[in-house]
Amino acid sequence: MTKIALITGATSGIGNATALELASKGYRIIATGRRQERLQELQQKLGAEQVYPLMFDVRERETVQQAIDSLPEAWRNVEVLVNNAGNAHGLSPIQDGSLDDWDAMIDINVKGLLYVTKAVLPLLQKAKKAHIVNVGSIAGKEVYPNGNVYCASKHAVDALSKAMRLDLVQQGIKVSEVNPGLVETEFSEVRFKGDSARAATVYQGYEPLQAQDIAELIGFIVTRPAHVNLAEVLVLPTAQASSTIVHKQ
Ligand code: NDP
Ligand code: 8X3
Repeated sequence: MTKIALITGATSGIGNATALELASKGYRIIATGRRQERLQELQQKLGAEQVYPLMFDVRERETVQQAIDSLPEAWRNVEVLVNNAGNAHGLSPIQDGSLDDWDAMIDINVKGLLYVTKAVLPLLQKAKKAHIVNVGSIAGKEVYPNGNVYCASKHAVDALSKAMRLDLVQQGIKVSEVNPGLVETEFSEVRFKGDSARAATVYQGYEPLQAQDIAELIGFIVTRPAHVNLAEVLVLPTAQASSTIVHKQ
């Protein structure tokens, strides 16, 4: 039977590239996100046999549970969960931060990841082999100026990844955490609320990572032999040494 991977945030960036990468490795993909038209585009590209679009907002816990409960029998044998949906909202000193931005980051990056995990775990527990891959960040390893709440949300993902590994080890469920540095996606567009010019500056003067780089890493992680778990990977552009040290030309 073909393996099934459920990927959150499959409508753009890392999640979309991961959907394509895992599909190329023979996985059937449950692709989730809020933008239905992008989920449908993915399904049209790969076919209804390989992609099942499932639209939901990870912040809405009842909707998350209902969406997972609604999966047809043929799509319930989920072996891989990629918790990727997330974003930064704003980049301000703590004294100037917006409460709405803080709520968004904690609700999506932390609570959303928990709601999805809670809803999908019963399916993973029934699978022969199961693997959760959480997309954290270098921001979950270091704090940088003005990154305050985003960094806190990704530190939470780091803690939760370790905690899941401890709690699920007896059930043979692998838990991996992928922590990228700067990846050129829609991330900065969202962080700067559609200011494309400002977003572009984040990726200028050096070669950033691309979503495909992270997708290939996730593809590698989920295809290791049963006895191997890549627990944590920090992956940076060559020009990046830390959150704040980037060698720009
Ligand atoms: P993108 O903005 O390109 O993608 C974010 C994805 O998250 C979209 O598919 C979006 O789908 C989904 N998403 C956001 N909010 C919600 C929500 N409320 N409910 C459901 N889905 C949601 O950014 P990236 O691909 O870069 O980000 C993916 C992950 O990688 C995030 O967790 C981010 O923190 C992390 N990361 C990114 C880095 C970077 O430099 N780009 C570096 C390190 C980590 P939709 O809008 O359709 O709902
Ligand atoms: C995204 C990378 O450095 O913009 O998590 O926080 S960074």
